Amino acid sequence: MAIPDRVTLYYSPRTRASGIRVLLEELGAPFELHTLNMAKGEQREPGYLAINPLGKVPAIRHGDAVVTEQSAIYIYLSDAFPDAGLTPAIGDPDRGAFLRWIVFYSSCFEPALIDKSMGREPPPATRSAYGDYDKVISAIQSNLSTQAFMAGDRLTAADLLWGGALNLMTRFGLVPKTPVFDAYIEKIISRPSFGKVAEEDEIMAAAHEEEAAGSA
Ligand SMILES: N[C@@H](CCC(=O)N[C@@H](CS)C(=O)NCC(=O)O)C(=O)O
Repeated sequence: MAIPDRVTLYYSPRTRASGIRVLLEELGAPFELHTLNMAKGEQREPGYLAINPLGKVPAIRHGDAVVTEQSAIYIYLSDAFPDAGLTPAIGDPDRGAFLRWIVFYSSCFEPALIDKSMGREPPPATRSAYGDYDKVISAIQSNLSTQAFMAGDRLTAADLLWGGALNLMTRFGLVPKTPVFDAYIEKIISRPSFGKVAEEDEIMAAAHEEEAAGSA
């Protein structure tokens, strides 16, 4: 499937949208940024709420398709630009693990970490979508103990999501630093795409703050 249209990424620096920018770089996809200055609250202006009524980034537009929610965006974009080899195709034995771990990120990992960071007890096990925090961390670690990447023996878009997230969350102390996590994080975030986006994010974030201070 080849879709020639350029992707528009609704973007704020140092957010979940940064991971999508890394993904677009790695996919070699043509894209442009539609930047929102969160320091000025632009994500809550009507123009953007028409794209994502929740007022959150990332979101993308690709042709007539608008996609919000980072897990959906990782899957959508890596399917739309398969030539980079970061996407197990339908029928590939790694496809199930690829989908599983991208969705696990949003449906289990983030809720578990948010509850933990807020000091909230999870609901009783049978009513908790993620079980408990320890089970979530242990599932990820076990997966990475038996194979080099989240969906098997080769890098996929799922690793761009997980490498960036585990890096941030170990730094925040919300995920334990272990030899398995450390080695995996280093393998993923040492890719030039991460350095490029982080560097450009710093510059953009500083400009946004200055602009917001100037208009206050
Ligand atoms: N469920 C969304 C969460 C997105 C999200 O929380 N984005 C943050 C930035 S990392 C945001 O846009 N915050 C702006 C705000 O709440 O005003 C996803 O997975 O894409």
